[in-house]
Amino acid sequence: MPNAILVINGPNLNLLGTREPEIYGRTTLDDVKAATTAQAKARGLAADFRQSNDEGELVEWIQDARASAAGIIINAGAYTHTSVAILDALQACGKPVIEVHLSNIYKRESFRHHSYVSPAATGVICGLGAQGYVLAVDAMADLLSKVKT
Ligand code: CA2
Repeated sequence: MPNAILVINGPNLNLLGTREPEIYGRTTLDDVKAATTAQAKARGLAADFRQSNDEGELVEWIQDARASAAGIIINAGAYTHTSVAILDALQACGKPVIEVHLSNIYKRESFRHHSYVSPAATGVICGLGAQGYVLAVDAMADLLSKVKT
């Protein structure tokens, strides 16, 4: 099994740290990438960290992960609340999935309370900012070590 985890970020997350700091903080996506890849390395994994604004590209990455990744960490951004295509791809992939959100989606508008990603996820982390990605890497490392034994 590949030793890499695919970390997928959806639309507008490239803007992190540049706008709406009251919701998303001042941490940039590059900062999140650095923290995520460092934690993956510490747990003996490689993190393939990506962002796209294109739903179809996100679906293709999830499909490719079947051959190239041991597990998927995903913040699907606004597609979380709309995309049956991403749910179908995650369920078809057959790899462990952890869903992450920077903000606490349950403290926000009601349209953010439903996630199409969650039915495919082993676990969901939200509201902890960039630390959620680091915690997700730890949880994924534990999940993968259990799969191997
Ligand atoms: O809290 C999260 O991580 C979200 O996935 C972020 C999405 C939002 O649609 C979800 O409901 C919750 C939005 C990502 C956009 O990120 C921005 C960051 C800075 C400035 C503008 C947008």
